[in-house]
Amino acid sequence: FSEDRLRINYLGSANLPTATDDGKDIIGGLTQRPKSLPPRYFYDEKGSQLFEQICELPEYYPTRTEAEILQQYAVDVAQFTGACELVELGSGSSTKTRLLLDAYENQGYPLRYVPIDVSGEILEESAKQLLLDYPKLKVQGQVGTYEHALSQLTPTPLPRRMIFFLGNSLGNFAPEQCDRFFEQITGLLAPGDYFLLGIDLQKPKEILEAAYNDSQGVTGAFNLNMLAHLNWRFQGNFDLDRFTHQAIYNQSESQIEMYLHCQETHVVRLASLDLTVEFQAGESMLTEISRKFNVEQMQHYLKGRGLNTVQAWTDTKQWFGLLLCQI
Ligand code: AVI
Repeated sequence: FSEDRLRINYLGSANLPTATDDGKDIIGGLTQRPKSLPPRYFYDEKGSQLFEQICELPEYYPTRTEAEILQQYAVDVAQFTGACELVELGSGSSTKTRLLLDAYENQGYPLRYVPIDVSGEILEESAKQLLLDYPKLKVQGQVGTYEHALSQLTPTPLPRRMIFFLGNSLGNFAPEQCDRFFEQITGLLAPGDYFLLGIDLQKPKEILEAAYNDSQGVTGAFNLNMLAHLNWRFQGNFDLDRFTHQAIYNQSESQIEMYLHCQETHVVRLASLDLTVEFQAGESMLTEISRKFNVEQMQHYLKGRGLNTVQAWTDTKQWFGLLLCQI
């Protein structure tokens, strides 16, 4: 592909296949009690593949429910926003993005897509496939963390920009992270620009817990893979066999909490971070929260940050929501 159609920018340490940093967040999480790990370390190449498998699981409803909403309303989104640059946070395989690209293409708008992901392999692969399938598309990818990649955005040649954050990835942020995230987003959007947000909605505990403790054990493998990722990235010696996966729904916080439980005493060394941590038998480590929202509360929250909802869509079961906001 010509440079005009495909440009991928590796931020941070460009020689690694996945965006990296100095591991400060790892040290912070492992030296806290209770221990925790940042969910972005799920997504090395293997983890991104496992996540794609999760999206296909019968119990994991978010992906297909959001896709259903997009199938129905992507045209409305495109008609609302007019021609705009599409910036996707956590683009992964860009599968749902196609529904948006189709809608913008059908309106006759120029297609300019800026995928942002921590995993370079999946971003590159999906960008190339998109370029084959959309001959008029231009892709300018950024491999890096959201914060870093967003700080590198250059002015768009199109009349507007729409940043979109699908799949309830916002739910993986704690409330303070969420606030900081929106400060950065609203700082980047020009008046009249758009933000499209996919949120998972509150629903019975049984449905939620089944979605995160699937019967094929893919979510368990995804959770454990974070330890394998830390082993290669930071020269560690986590013994994956000593840990088991569990996800519970914390009703009072409206969030799924995903844990790795250590079954036997374990001394872990992460050599390149010069860090040694001890795990006790029975100790739990939090690897992810996945918050579940309510459409009205989210609209209110966004409004407080200067983002006005122009339209909110949901599916027939009201399991998932899609909010189009304008600043
Ligand atoms: C990426 N994120 C929105 C997923 C979620 O549902 O919170 C990650 C995930 N974790 C376990 N299954 C899926």
